[in-house]
Order: sequence, then C-alpha cells, then structure tokens
Amino acid sequence: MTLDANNLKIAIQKNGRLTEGSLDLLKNIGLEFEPPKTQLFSSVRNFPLEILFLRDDDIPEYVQDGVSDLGIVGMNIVAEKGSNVEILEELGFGNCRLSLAVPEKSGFQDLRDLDSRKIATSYPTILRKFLKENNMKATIIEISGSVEIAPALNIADAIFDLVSSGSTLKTHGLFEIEKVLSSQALIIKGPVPFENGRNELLQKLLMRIRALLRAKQTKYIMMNAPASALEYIKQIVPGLKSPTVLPLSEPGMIAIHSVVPETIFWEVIEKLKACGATDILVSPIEKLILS
Ligand code: PRT
Ligand code: ZN
Repeated sequence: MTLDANNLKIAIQKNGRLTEGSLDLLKNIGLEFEPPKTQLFSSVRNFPLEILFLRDDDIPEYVQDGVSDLGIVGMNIVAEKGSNVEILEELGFGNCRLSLAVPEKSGFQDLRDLDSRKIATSYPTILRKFLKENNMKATIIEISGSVEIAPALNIADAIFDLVSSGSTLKTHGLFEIEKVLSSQALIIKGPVPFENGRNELLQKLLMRIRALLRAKQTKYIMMNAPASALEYIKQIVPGLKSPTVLPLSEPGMIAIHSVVPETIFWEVIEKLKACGATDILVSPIEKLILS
C-alpha cells in the first residue's frame, strides 16, 4: 500500500482518547475506510483523502511542516507545542481542561500559595506562560506521565495536568485550585495556503464537517398551536428562514415546524408551552447544510 501524493492527508490519533471521536467524525461525514490496526494510514475509498494514524503529540508539527495537510488534535497539544497551525473548527469532543491541583492535605487554598513552590507537569510551556502572566516564581518539574503521583512521591508540591471528570485527582487526594485552559479536539491546517485543487477538496470536507457540527447543535421541533399564537411562536422559534406553518383539520389550529439551538432548548420549550403550544415533538437532525 502506498500513499497517493495527489490526495489530501489528515492525521488523527492512532490509539488514545481522541481516536474514537476522530473516526466517528470521519465516518459520519460519509467517508469509507479501514480503521487503524497495524497500518500507519488508510486510503478513503470514496474521497481523495489519506488518513494518517499518529501519536497525538506529533500531529501539530507534521501539519505545520506539511507532512500532513490537516490534523485532528487537542487544543492542549496545539498550545503546548506552539506550532504554526490554523484552527479550522472546534469539534466538540475530547473536552478537558488543564488545571493546577494540590493535595487536599497541603492546606493550599489559592493560586498565590503556589508561589515559589514546585509544580510537576507534562505541559511546561503553557505553565511557564501562565506563571509569568501571574508574576509567580514556581519551579517547573517536567515529567512525561502519571503526573498525579508527583506530590505523594515528594517530587512536587502541586501538579499542572489535564482533568476531565476529576475522578483521577480525587483518587490521588488532590483538588483543583485553578483552571488554566479549556481544551477540546480541533481540526487544524498548516500555514501554507492550499493550491486550487486541494483547496476545493478542503472546502468540500469542511462543508460536510460543519453540516455535522451544526446538526449536533440544533434540534428539529414540531408542535400544534392555536393559529392566534403564531406571531408569538414565530418570535420564539424563528427557524432558519422562517418556520413552516401547516393548517390542521381542527379549525383555528395549526402545526408549526422549526429548528432550535440545543443550548437554549429547554428555555424555548417553556416559552412555547406558555404561548399555548401542545404536542411538542423534538427530533435530532442528522446534517444541516446552510446556503
Ligand atoms: O499515545 P499518544 O501520545 O497518542 O496518546 P496520549 O497518551 O498522549 O494521549 P491520550 O490518549 O491520553 O489523550 C489524548 C487527548 O485527549 C489529550 O491530549 C486531550 O486533548 C484529550 N483528553 C480529554 C484527555 C482527557 N480528556 C483526560 N481525561 N487527555 C487525558 N486525560 C487524562 C487526565 O489527565 C487523567 O489523568 O485522563 C485521566 C482521567 O481523567 P479524569 O479527570 O476523568 O479522571
Ligand atoms: Zn501523547
């Protein structure tokens, strides 16, 4: 198997926390390919794209240097590596944060208590920047894994590490004292503009990805309501252009179809009910293509 040099290349994590989300995203935009097993890349059967399977730490640099045109990687890695890459979209998975955490028994209560202390981390660049911005002079102890055991081993007074549910911190008798950076998976590209053909492929891919992301953020909503409530309801669920309104066989009643942003979904339902809407039916949207 060889890479087709004319095809676009996207690098994703081979085996880790971002692998499933990255593979799901690529499958859900209609791409057909073999998932990673022992091979280093897969050729997509129905789109001119090669998927490279790499360690997440290597992805920003490979994308910056043009080894891969695109990459899917966490914001934490992009910020730590400081690579010259462009963020095309936030992908909504791999959510976590980089936080300072201290032993529960330390008596430390806020950030200032860490001044001149020792902090263990695998993210020295981000931590150094944060300490500088806050005029703090802590010593950074760089370690590559299992940072959470550093305080118990007396290597450090605090840690600076990724947190998602917080249960790892809890297990090790630590608590978060300061959240420093929110992270999620991103799709990135290198600094050099793509020439025409490749740019066209990129735009096609991005159109599909954005349709999927928008669909996840939006719900389709259908309801029955008295015709007299239409003007109010139109203000609550204006839809993409305007809501669809259909007459019901019952006189004075209409059915209204529209879309609602996920973030304000329950608020909207409450307002609709207050306007007299009944039989409200909500369904997920698979893809949402605008213009
Ligand atoms: O082998 P490779 O280098 O590719 O993988 P890796 O071992 O370096 O990375 P991996 O697979 O652990 O994480 C890949 C990316 O997933 C990270 O760079 C983040 O962008 C993202 N991510 C999201 C996380 C977490 N959530 C997360 N919880 N990365 C790590 N964690 C760790 C956390 O530090 C803790 O130790 O998982 C543990 C469990 O977290 P809690 O808070 O839920 O207990
Ligand atoms: Zn890694």
